[in-house]
Amino acid sequence: MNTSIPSKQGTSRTTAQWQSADAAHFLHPFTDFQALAKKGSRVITRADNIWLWDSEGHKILDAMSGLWCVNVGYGQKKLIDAATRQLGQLPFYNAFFQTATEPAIELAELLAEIAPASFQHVFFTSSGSEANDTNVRMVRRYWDLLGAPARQVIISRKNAYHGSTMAGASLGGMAGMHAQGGLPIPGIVHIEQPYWFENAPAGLSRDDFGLLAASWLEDKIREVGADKVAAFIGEPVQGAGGVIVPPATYWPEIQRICRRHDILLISDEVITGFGRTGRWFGCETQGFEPDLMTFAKGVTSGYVPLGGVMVGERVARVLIDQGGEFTHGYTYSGHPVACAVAVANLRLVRELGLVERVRTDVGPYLAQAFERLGRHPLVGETQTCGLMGALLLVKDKAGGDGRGTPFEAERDIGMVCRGHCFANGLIMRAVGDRMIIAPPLVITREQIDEMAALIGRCLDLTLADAQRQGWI
Ligand code: PXG
Repeated sequence: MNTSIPSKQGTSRTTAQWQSADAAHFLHPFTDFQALAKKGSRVITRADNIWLWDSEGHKILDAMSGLWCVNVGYGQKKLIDAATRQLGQLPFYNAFFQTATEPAIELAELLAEIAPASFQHVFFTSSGSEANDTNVRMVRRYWDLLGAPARQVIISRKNAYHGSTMAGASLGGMAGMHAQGGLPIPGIVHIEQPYWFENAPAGLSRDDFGLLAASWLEDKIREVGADKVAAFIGEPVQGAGGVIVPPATYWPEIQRICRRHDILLISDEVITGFGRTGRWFGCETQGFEPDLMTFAKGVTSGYVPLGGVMVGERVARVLIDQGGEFTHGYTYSGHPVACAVAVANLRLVRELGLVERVRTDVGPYLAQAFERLGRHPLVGETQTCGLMGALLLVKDKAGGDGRGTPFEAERDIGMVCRGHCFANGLIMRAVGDRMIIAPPLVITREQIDEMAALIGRCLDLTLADAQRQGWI
C-alpha cells in the first residue's frame, strides 16, 4: 500500500523531491542539462482554462497555451471524454495493411471540410516535425513521379522553425540547431526572413519591404536553378522565431513567384492552424493558397500528440493516380485516440465559434491592448496577428533610423523580462529581445486586461533593472 501523504497540492512528493528525481533522470528538450539540474525545474501539477498551478501552489497565467497548442484551454470535458471513450473501445489499431479506424476516417473527413476547398486529403503523423519530414519525402516523390527527379531542393528561411527531427531542423533556419549534428541535410537551402526590424534597408516602407523580402526567393530560385527546386516552405507568421508578422505584400508575392517557377508551396500551419490567426488556417489570413499544409499542436489542443500534412489536389492527384505505393508512415499515423480527441476538439472550436471570435472580438481586443503596451518606454514595436503577439524591447525607442536602438546582445534583456514574468505568475516566451504570447483562444476580454496588466508590471520591473544596471 502507498502510505505516502499527499502534499497540500495533492501530489505525492515535495517539490524538492520531484526536482531531485527530475535532475537525476530527465533530459529536457532544448535545455542545458547541467544548469537546469542545479537550478531545479518548475513542476506543473494541474491546469484549468488559461491557468496553471505548480507544485508550490502558485497560480500562473499561461499566455503561451502550453507550447502554442492548448487552443481550447485546459480542462475541456468533451476532449477528456472523447479520449476516455476511445481508450475503452479501441486504444490502438494501425492504418497500415489496408485497415483504418473510425476516428481517423472521421477526422480526415472533418479536416477536408474545414480546410480550403482544394485540400481533400490528409496524411497523419504524431508531431509537426514528423509532418515536415513527410513533406520532404512527399514533394520529392511528387516531382519524381512527374519525371523531374532533379527537383529535390527545398527553400526555407532563416529563423524559421519547422521541428527538431533531421529534416525538420534542416528546414528550420535556427543557426544554433544547425550547429549541432551536421545540419542542414543536403538539398535544403535558406533565404533571409521578412523581419522588417532587422532586415529592411533604412527608409523602406513595410509594404515595399514585403516585396523585397519575397524577391529573395526568386533570387535563390535563379541561383539554384528552377529545374532543381521542389518546394518553398514557410510559416504564415513565424512563431518560435519571435511572432514575426510579415508585411501584407509578402505572401501574395511569394505565391506569384512559386507559380511563375512551378514550385510547390508549403504552409507550415503548426502554430497558425485551427483559428490562432482568426481564420482556420494562417494562409487564409495572409492571403495565399499553398499546395500542402503542415499541422499539429492545435488540432488536438495539445491534449494528445497528433500532426499531419493536408495534401492539396495538385499533389494528391499525382500521388493517388500515378503514385503506386508511397513508402512512408509511422506506427501512430492516424492513432485512434489522438484522432478521436482531434474530432472532439475541432467540433468544440466550431461550437464555441472560436475562429470567428479571434477574428472579430478577442484578436482586435488584444491588438488594442498591445498598442497601449507599445507606449511603454522599453517597447520599440508591437505586432499581433489574431491571438499571437510580440513586444520588441529596445534601449531607445527614438534611436536608430526610427525603428529604435536595440540593447547590446549580452544584456539578454528578454531573459530579464521573462524572469519577472515567471516571478509574477505569467508565462511569456522571450525570443531574443522579443517578448511573445499566444494565449488560449478561449481567453476573455477581462482575462486579456489581466494579462496586459501583468505584462505592463513586468515591463516596469525590467525597465527598473535596466536603469539600475546603467544599460539605458
Ligand atoms: N513547425 C512549426 C511552425 C512549429 O512551430 C514544429 C513544426 C514542430 O512540431 P513538433 O510537434 O514536432 O514540436 C513546430 C513546433 C517554441 C517552440 O519554443 C515551438 C515549437 C516547438 C517547441 C518549442 O516556441 N514549435
